[in-house]
Amino acid sequence: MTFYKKLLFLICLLLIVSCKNKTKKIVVEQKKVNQKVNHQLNAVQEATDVILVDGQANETTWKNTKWLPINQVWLGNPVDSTDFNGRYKLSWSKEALYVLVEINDDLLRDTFQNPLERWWDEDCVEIFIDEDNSGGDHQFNHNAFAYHIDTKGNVVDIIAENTPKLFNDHVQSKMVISGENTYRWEFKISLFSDDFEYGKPNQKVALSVNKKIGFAIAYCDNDNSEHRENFIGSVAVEGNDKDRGWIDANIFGTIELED
Ligand SMILES: [Ca+2]
Ligand SMILES: [Ca+2]
Ligand SMILES: [Ca+2]
Ligand SMILES: [Ca+2]
Repeated sequence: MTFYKKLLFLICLLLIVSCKNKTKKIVVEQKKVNQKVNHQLNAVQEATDVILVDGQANETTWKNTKWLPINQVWLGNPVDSTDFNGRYKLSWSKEALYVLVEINDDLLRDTFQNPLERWWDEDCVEIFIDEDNSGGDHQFNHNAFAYHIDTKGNVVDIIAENTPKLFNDHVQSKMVISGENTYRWEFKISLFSDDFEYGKPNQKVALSVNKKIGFAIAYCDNDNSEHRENFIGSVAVEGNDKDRGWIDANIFGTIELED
């Protein structure tokens, strides 16, 4: 090979390598952007009156807000409407996110006296919050929260492996019986960022217009069994394992706050 041929070969090689690196960089940047896919985007209107967390839906805000379904079976067999039927409404103020939930459940089960004992195996509402809509793993950290709220208002999430803790100061709630086998739950949820540290002073995040939050809601239904019979959520989850909300914030929907 002549000197010029060798030089040409070297230049070509350099060009190929540099081109490859550029492609890699673009792919990495693309991945970062697509980390959280907003596969269920819902606009949420600001509250027009003060929402009292009393399990009553007589606020003007609730009257003017549309119901959204809780109808995706994440665990167990398909459900019929006598076994379970659920729907929810959302609103917000600078202070908090508000959720109104209506559940039809043929048998309300409250088995455990200790709220930290198998909290998922008795009837409870589970609310998933990812304050910055980042998506990603949150199993043993506070990148997002999976609040399990029982019929008495105890709020449980895990902070590390086998370490459940009460988060009653994050979620205020009230459940009332509103008809035969119908239960109305009202929630006021304070938001905390990824920097949250359990047991330390943490600042609540103030909410504002255009803010995007990762959100999902689900119901653990147990009527007669040792373990929960169903887990029904508000978002469709891809793949066979749909019980991923307590681990992976990517499966949450996204809500956008509007005035
Ligand atoms: Ca109310
Ligand atoms: Ca049921
Ligand atoms: Ca997050
Ligand atoms: Ca039940």
